[in-house]
Amino acid sequence: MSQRYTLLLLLLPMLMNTADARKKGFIYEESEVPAYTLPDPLIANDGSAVTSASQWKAFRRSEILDHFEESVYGRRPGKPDALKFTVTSQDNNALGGLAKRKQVSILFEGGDRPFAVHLLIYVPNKTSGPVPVFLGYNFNGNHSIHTDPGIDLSKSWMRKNDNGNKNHRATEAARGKSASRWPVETIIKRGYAVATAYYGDVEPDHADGWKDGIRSFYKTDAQGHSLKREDWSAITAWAWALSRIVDYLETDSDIDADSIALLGHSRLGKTSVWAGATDQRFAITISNNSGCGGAALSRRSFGETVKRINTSFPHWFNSSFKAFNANEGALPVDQHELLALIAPRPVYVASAVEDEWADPNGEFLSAKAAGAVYELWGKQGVGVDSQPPVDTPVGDTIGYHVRSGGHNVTDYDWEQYLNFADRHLGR
Ligand code: GTR
Repeated sequence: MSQRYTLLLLLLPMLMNTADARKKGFIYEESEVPAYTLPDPLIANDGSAVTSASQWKAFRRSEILDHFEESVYGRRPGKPDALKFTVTSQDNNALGGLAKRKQVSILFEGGDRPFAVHLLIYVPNKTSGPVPVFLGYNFNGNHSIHTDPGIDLSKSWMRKNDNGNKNHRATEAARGKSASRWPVETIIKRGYAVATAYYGDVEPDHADGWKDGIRSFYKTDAQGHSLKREDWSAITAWAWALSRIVDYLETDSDIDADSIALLGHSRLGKTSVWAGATDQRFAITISNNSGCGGAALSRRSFGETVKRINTSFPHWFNSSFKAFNANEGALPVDQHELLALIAPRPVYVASAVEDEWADPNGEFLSAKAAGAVYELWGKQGVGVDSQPPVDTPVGDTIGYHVRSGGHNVTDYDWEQYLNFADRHLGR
């Protein structure tokens, strides 16, 4: 075997990793996208045209919200009366003096066992008064976002046994393993606080996870009506708990609770968009590579499809969503209307060019179509007709970019989110 050939064989896996691999049996070419018609967010259920922001607010917004609750994500159980917040640790001199680190437990009451979600917060020291905050779930525990040894090691169930997790629990070796996705110092230096929690505290991410999660903790909703696990879904549970984190942030004098930018990647991007749509206290909502069931249009069936996601992750969406497997055209809504529910608040949709599974162009087209609703307030959406070139952010109240590279959260993405937040939060 020639040396050159051996070298090529050695390099091949590396070369292949540069693109997220295509899965067989799915659409990856624009020419194969089926013909479809998007539901019009500005045509009400009774067929009448919605022409003003006041009509939108008076009834159209809730019509669309109801469709998403009934057909996609399930319903949210309301705000529980009994919530307790405990600051479990505080260090005013964290990250070499750059920030204050606080860890806060959000304690849920009224169920059959103790139940808590643990929040990690860094607040910049070099500012006075309440500061705006980037809030987002992490995939692997708070300790994974930074090597800071003061962060409590999560005791919750972990999905994967890699990156320092063993027997589905974190070990010391897991510290900082997701740090590349959380440029904490950069965010702090830009004047923003960072708040994060592990989504697995709310519900472990597997089909039976609800048994150990908030969906088995509560037997009734806030109004006392019976609440079964099929009434919501894992994504709704995660999104609803983000609202509980906001309940806490509203009580924290370090934080400007009118300036919360919510972000999430991938399945947590789906979660963020649903949270941003349902809770108007999020000032900015950011979808990072959220794909199917997030920002991407379901009707395009490009990359991941409704059938595939319902099969791989049956717990993410509610049972009615299964009726739309290979039947997306029958959905009463599509995902541009989810983004539209965020209007008139700023929303940012980010794609990655190699992340074809998440349908980058479908994410763009969705962001663009949501613009019709923003126009009711005279706000401009993405401001362009077709997907912009790679690494070229566009948009005003609806931001969009497609980054070079694959499914991930990178410094490039953060740079755009920080700029977007500066612009919209008046920094
Ligand atoms: C994939 C799933 C995507 C996305 C991703 C993730 O397996 O097909 O929809 O959510 O997981 O969350 O990492």
